[in-house]
Amino acid sequence: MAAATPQRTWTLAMSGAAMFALGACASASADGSGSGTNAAADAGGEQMAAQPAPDRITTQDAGKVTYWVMPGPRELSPAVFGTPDNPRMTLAPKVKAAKQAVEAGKMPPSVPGLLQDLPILVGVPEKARSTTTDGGMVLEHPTPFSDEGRIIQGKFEAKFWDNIDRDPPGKPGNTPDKAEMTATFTDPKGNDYRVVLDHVVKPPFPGYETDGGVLLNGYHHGSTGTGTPLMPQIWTIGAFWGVGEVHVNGELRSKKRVMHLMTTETVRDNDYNLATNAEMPLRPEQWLVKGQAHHTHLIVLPIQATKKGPVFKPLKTAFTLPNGKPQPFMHIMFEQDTVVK
Ligand SMILES: [Cu+2]
Repeated sequence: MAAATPQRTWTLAMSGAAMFALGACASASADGSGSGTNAAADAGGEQMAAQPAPDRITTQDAGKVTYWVMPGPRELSPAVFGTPDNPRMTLAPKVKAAKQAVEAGKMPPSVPGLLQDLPILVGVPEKARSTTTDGGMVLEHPTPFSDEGRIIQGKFEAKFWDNIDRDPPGKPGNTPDKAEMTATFTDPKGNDYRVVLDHVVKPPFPGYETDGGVLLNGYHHGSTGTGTPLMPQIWTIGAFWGVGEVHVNGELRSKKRVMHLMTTETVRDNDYNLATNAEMPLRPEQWLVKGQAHHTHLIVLPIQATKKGPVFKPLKTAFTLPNGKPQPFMHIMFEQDTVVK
């Protein structure tokens, strides 16, 4: 019978699998339990074929150069943060904007509190800035954007589906953009980590515009208002913002963890210094890895998604800092990545 009507049989199988896949995705996003993942796998090869091809794929195989970024101070670029006499990208206006957006019902109620706990998402408070002997400014309080990295083992694969070019209104998860990502890596002590994206979100932070949570071929960071201003403005091959799981030494450590991955032009020089805005773009002879014009950043933030919106919650990594506490974030750099498409 199948041989007599192969086309029709195939079509029915496809449409059934596609409906099933939609249901599986919805349940995985709604409860974050991951049970949908098994259901999707059960749908088999037809379900895979029902999904359109990714718009972009970036990856790095095992055995290539990977870094764990240590917490540390960050130089504040005058082009982004102004001067001590004329500061820019401060926190207060962003908190004010967030409070107004919350009152208007356009932002989750947790956001103003989160910005107080983690201002670097949107700016640097004036009182947190120190003046250096040469008249520059620095954020001394340890940040995830230091110039110090440790070599680790790691690999990742990311797939991006960019279905919309503006952040649509509604809750953070309300976007047609999609991504898939799994990264496995060690810390400098040899503990094992696996980070798995569950779904894309539009970060509900004042000033952010993330093209629907998946951004391809554009700029962000620096003075753009999207992404922390502690990173320089950066050409972006592919980026997503999302929520997912963190496994440490084989055990689930954190669910609904806010994360961001971006494959960008190279922003670290051969001394591992993170370029400032004025130093971009780096010249090829400055790139960390010879001939490597791009690299991929994965940051797992001290933020958890809740029903009331994102809240500050340090990540309990297995890597203990000199202060005796676990490093509360992970910033992994894949320095020899490949842009597959
Ligand atoms: Cu970014």
